[in-house]
Amino acid sequence: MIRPILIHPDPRLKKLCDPVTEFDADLAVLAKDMLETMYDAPGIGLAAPQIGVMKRILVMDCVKEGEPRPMVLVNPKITWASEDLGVYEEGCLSIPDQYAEVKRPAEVRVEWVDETGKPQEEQFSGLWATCVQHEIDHLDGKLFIDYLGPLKRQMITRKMEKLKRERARQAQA
Ligand code: GNR
Ligand code: NI
Repeated sequence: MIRPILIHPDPRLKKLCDPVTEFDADLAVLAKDMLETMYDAPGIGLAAPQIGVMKRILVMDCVKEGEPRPMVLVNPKITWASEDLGVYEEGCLSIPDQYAEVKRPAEVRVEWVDETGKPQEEQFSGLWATCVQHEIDHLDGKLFIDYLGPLKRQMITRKMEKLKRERARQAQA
C-alpha cells in the first residue's frame, strides 16, 4: 500500500524516532509499504517518519539502471565515517522540487538489522553513502535543509508552507 508522504514543515519530521523492538508481521508490512511508496514517488530512499511512523526504519535503492536492490535498514547506526567529504545535490520527498548541495562524509560504515532482526553491516560510498546518511538524519529529526544557511532554509520553508496551503485549498475545492 502506498502511504502519503508528509511535507515539511511538520512536527513529526523534527522528532527523534524510537528503536524497533518487535520484529513481527506488522514490521514486514511497513517495510513493504515503504518500498512501494519510495518506488512510486519515485525516490532513492524513504524514512519511516516521512509517512508518520516514528520508528527507526529506512528503505533505499540507489541503483540507477539494471537489477534493483531494495534495502530495508532497521535501527541503523553509523559505526565509522571517512574523513574525506563528498558533495551531492540533495533533494527530499518531504521538500518537493527543492535541491541544494550538502557536504557529508564520502564513505560510511553502517550496522543495522533487517526486517527479521538479523544483524547486517556494510560500507557505503557514492550516492549510497549520501542517501543512507540523509535517511538516518530523518530518524533523528534532521532534514538536509538544516545544513544550509538560515536564509536559504527559511526561503525553502516559506515555499513549502505555501505549497501546503495550496494543496489544502485544492483538497477543499
Ligand atoms: O529521492 C531522493 N533523492 C535524493 C537525492 C540526493 C540525496 C538524497 C536523496 S534522498 C531522496 C528521498 C528522500 O527524501 N529520502 O528521505
Ligand atoms: Ni528525505
